[in-house]
Amino acid sequence: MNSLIGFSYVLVVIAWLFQLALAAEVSYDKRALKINGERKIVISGSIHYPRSTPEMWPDLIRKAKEGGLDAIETYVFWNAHEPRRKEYHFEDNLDLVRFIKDVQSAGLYAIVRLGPYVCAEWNYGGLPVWLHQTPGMQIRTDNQLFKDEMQTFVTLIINMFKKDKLFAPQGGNIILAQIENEYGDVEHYYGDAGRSYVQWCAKLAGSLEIGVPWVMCKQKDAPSPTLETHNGFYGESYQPSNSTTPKMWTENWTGWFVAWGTPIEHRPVEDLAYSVARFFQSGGTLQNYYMYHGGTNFGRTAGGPYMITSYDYDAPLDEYGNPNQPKWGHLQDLHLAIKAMEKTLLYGKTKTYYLNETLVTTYYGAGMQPGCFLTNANSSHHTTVTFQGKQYVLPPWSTSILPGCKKEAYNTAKVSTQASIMVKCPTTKEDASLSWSWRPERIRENLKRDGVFTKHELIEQKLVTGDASDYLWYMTSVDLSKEGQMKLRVNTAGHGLHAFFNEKHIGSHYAPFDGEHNVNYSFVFEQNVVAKPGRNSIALLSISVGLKNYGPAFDLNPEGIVGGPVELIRANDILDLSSNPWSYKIGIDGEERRFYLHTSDDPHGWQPSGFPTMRPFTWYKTKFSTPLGKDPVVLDTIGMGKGEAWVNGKSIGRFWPKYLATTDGCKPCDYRGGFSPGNCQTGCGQPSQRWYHVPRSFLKAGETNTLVLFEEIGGDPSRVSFQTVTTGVACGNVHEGKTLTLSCQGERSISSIQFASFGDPHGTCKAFRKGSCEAKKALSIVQQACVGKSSCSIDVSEAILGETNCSVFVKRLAVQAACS
Ligand SMILES: *[C@@H]1O[C@H](CO)[C@@H](O)[C@H](O)[C@H]1NC(C)=O
Ligand SMILES: *[C@@H]1O[C@H](CO)[C@@H](O)[C@H](O)[C@H]1NC(C)=O
Ligand SMILES: *[C@@H]1O[C@H](CO)[C@@H](O)[C@H](O)[C@H]1NC(C)=O
Ligand SMILES: *[C@@H]1O[C@H](CO)[C@@H](O)[C@H](O)[C@H]1NC(C)=O
Ligand SMILES: *[C@@H]1O[C@H](CO)[C@@H](O)[C@H](O)[C@H]1NC(C)=O
Ligand SMILES: CC(=O)N[C@H]1CO[C@H](CO)[C@@H](O)[C@@H]1O
Repeated sequence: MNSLIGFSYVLVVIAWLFQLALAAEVSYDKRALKINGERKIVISGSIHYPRSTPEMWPDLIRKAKEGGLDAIETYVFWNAHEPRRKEYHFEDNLDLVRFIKDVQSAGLYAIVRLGPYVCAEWNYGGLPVWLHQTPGMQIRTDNQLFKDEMQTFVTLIINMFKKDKLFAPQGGNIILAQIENEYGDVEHYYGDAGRSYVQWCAKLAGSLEIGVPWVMCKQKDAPSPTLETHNGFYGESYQPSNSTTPKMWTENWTGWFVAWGTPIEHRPVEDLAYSVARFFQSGGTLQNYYMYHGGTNFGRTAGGPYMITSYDYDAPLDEYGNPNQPKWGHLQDLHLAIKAMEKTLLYGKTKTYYLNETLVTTYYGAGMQPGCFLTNANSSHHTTVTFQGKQYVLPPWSTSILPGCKKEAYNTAKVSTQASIMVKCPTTKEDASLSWSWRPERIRENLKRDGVFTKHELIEQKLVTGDASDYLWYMTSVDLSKEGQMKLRVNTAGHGLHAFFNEKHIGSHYAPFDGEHNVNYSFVFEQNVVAKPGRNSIALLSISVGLKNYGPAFDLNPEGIVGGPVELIRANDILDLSSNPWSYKIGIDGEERRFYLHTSDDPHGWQPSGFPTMRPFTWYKTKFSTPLGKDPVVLDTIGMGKGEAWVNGKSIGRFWPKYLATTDGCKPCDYRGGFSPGNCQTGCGQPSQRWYHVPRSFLKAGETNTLVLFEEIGGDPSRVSFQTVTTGVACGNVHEGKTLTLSCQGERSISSIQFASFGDPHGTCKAFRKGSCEAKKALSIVQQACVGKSSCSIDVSEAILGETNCSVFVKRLAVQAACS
């Protein structure tokens, strides 16, 4: 007995000592964050846990670590955790603690940005809509009701972290936390109340005693104890206003988000790497990629209005978790070059000056290996500079990094990493044609049934729905004395509308994407109707497509037929129906009856054959087997209109392939001269999103799975299919002196070399051309080294590839390989 107690006592003491040994003190000075008194360079990347699955997390985190990251950053998504007041969810992909622990097991730090307003192109910026429904509540300002709810939620999360000992001083890995988010952008709107709210946020943060620093991003006057940090595409000219705090960059945008109706955005890696190199050149010490893995807006979590389901973001890891090459690899090389001079960057003195056009920064100090950066900020011209007796060629808009200052280890515009072109492959033949059963959404029954309540006014949509659905019925009737043509006119704040008169569908309209950051989706719907004497019914189905997530008072942005007016017009007579008795019904019938959970074979209301096409308000269901292998699985929704898709009862998001991106704006991309969204778009005139990620953990191995689609505007499911994503083509374009590595990055191998030239080849992947000179045998040497292998490496030199038949200044090897 005694010895047992003694034994467990010893265990407790050992555990306590172990914890203490791991416990780390986090502080800062004007140069950097300090961990146990040591300054640190922190290279971090954003991965949002609800945008992937727990099964994906360890692999994403491992690839982030391999890519050279020290930390993973995430927001905390309040409306996902507390969709209804005091009803909390932390299961599946909302298991925040498990996510942080996965980050810890990989040996990485964590940065948690609690907000709880997060923006993030996430529905309603992460705030629960029940806040909006609470009388007297004013969001993100000095309002007691809001501050109470915010404090409750933030405290709950902090206590969860503390209980699991996740803060660094407790032996955990959280080294930094954020309160609020980009409030500096909107503070002016809230006036004095905004000012005192910021003070209150800082006080709340300070009172939670987490033992690690707090930050506020884009907050010039971040009150103590919070530290100001920067968000943007570039960070070299940013300086914190408080000179005793370090230069930290919480969001460096690796790409950009996409809305329904816009093409796909890309940010070239040469420009991204340049912005990072310049940030460290100019004294930055903590940098976070937003996003490192963007992932997927499952369910109805996409913000908006009009954010698409994919949140790929052109991040270094693509939506499915594959390295987005060359972005992932080129940044990995950059991180190695920066880390090679970490000590000097943190403790050295610094000297910055120009040599002709070249901006030179030298970090140096007694007993330290020096480190140098050479920048050519000219956006059109190469420059050649002689530095410490050696000549360097700097491409336009590039920085060279020279750990030791004697040799270029890295240049941001010289990409040695392969480019991978991913392709979608059909799954096995037997799966190719899916057999569909279907059932109609019961519109008529819905129209006849009274709503859940009646009011003599037209109420704002989310105020009624609490965002329990995208759909809200507004229904009324009107007694008319005579029959005849009339016009129904509906003023709505958007985003979409289906109108019914006397139970007949008379028309639909969606607000077009407004091209900018979606401010106003209101429109006027007009349609001729034939009235009958006596009672006429009007039913309006209003649809929202993601609640606004950004801007001053974004929470008050109206959705639905708020205030109307809704009018019936005959000649010059306008009958205003706005204060009629309006009956309300939230959601649609199949949603309420959860058709998406119908996974058994029991037909139960589903018609097993003869499915209709182009029929609005239709549910479709099919079975499919899990595609073989490990490659990511996607649903190709081409042919469908608009709706939502579920696999085995889990929503894989809203689809809308009928919404094509604008046809202009896809010009050839140039990395030089400063990136902004719209610079580098692809997919003009194509669906903004056609393929939807189906995480493998949603699928059952060796069993059949169920796909349910709700089609709202009419589509043809016979064209829908499952596909897998894999590398189709791998290209390299590598300077002499480096190594070219090609890999099919998955289960395939290199089947042929479609192009190889060593000399001065032109062009880019899939469009390489030979230059004026080359080495004769390069192609056969590359074929020998690569064909039949899943990956291969070749040192790019004349010794390996043979002499070229003329002298070019900088020789390159360009290769295009097919994977199959
Ligand atoms: C600047 O930061 C220091 C901590 O590093 C803090 O003590 C001081 O109050 C801050 N100054 C201002 C004006 O906020
Ligand atoms: C870039 O370099 C060229 C050639 O030296 C020069 O004419 C041009 O003005 C430079 N552009 C900028 C923006 O400095
Ligand atoms: C600066 O430019 C001049 C004229 O082109 C050249 O002679 C000189 O070598 C350059 N200096 C450096 C440090 O490269
Ligand atoms: C939104 O657009 C509609 C129609 O174009 C216009 O009547 C309305 O004034 C606009 N509202 C705002 C807030 O800009
Ligand atoms: C070098 O050889 C290639 C063929 O391998 C030829 O097309 C090219 O014209 C030659 N260039 C010179 C400068 O001789
Ligand atoms: C700090 C910063 O660079 N902010 C910019 C971020 O991107 C948006 C959208 O392009 C710009 O409007 C901001 O100025």
